[in-house]
Amino acid sequence: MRGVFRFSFGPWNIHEGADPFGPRVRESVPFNRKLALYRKLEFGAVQFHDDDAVPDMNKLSPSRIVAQAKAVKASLDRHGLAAEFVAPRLWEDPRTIDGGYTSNDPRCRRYAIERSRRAIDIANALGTELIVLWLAREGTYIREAKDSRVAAERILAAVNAMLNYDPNIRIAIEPKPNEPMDHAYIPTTGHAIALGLASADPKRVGVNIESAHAILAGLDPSDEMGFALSFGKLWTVHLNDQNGLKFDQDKTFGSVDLRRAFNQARILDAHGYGRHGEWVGLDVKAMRAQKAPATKHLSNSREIFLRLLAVSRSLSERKMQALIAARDYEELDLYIVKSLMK
Ligand code: XLS
Ligand code: MG
Repeated sequence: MRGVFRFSFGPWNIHEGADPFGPRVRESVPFNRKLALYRKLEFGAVQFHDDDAVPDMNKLSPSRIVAQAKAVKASLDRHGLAAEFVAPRLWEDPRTIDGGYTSNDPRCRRYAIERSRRAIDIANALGTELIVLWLAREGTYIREAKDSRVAAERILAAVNAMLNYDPNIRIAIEPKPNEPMDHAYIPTTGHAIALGLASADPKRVGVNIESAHAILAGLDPSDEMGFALSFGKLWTVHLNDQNGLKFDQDKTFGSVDLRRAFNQARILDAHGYGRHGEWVGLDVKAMRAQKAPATKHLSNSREIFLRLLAVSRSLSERKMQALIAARDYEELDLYIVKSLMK
């Protein structure tokens, strides 16, 4: 069954262009002005960090947090947009300096779990049951700072605390091998799926696979996606691209390696991605040199995905199967490359 493709991105993908070596180069775009862009760019859902929906939430009571999230839901409704997921932002608060769930300080671990409960409250108010866990600081700068077995057990305990807090939410763990940490504890799809299978409710734990994160782990994103699909655990994706092993570039999808991007579109289409409500999420950043309004990285990524999908669907499956049966992979290779060069 072919896939059904609808697209989402997070408001952080429309950004000011600051980097560790230079200040912003574009004016900030207010959240409500960003919302007005989604439909124009042909995107139907918004990804959220918890504090994208409720800024300064640490200063608010749980009931105020929910009230503010409900106001955001009303804005989404006015724009005809869905909320795809909510991700607790556990990488900026001082209590997450040494990690949240895996911090060596029990008070910080408690903060991270409490913040995750608020993120679930926000998700409920926004009308989504999907929580994304990018475990940004769950790792180490030096191995001896934490016990890796204890850390894995603490992450599992945090996942279980969220599953127990709300019987309806589903959690998509977003693996990444490093950055900002030197080593992160859940570096690949396999680690994330294993953790979910050990959880209190395995059917409610899946994955969000980011192209660049798989590449940074030395893996092929489409193979990671195929593995997750085989478990029924691919609940969203973060499509982008990455040029070699360096900082997470969040480049426009397909802008570095078209074949690698083609295979991501192909595997998703081959297994009916989207037929159970999954969104094609982007996690892309405009080049710092791009002048405002910097949104072409979003529309380009969407267009490149759809063009690669069209290439995949234009291929002669009969011809491909014949070449595979003959084990003539050289001819198959040329067929694919020529199709991508048309
Ligand atoms: C990292 C994550 C991050 C989002 C979701 O790639 O996807 O960009 O904030 O937590
Ligand atoms: Mg991401």
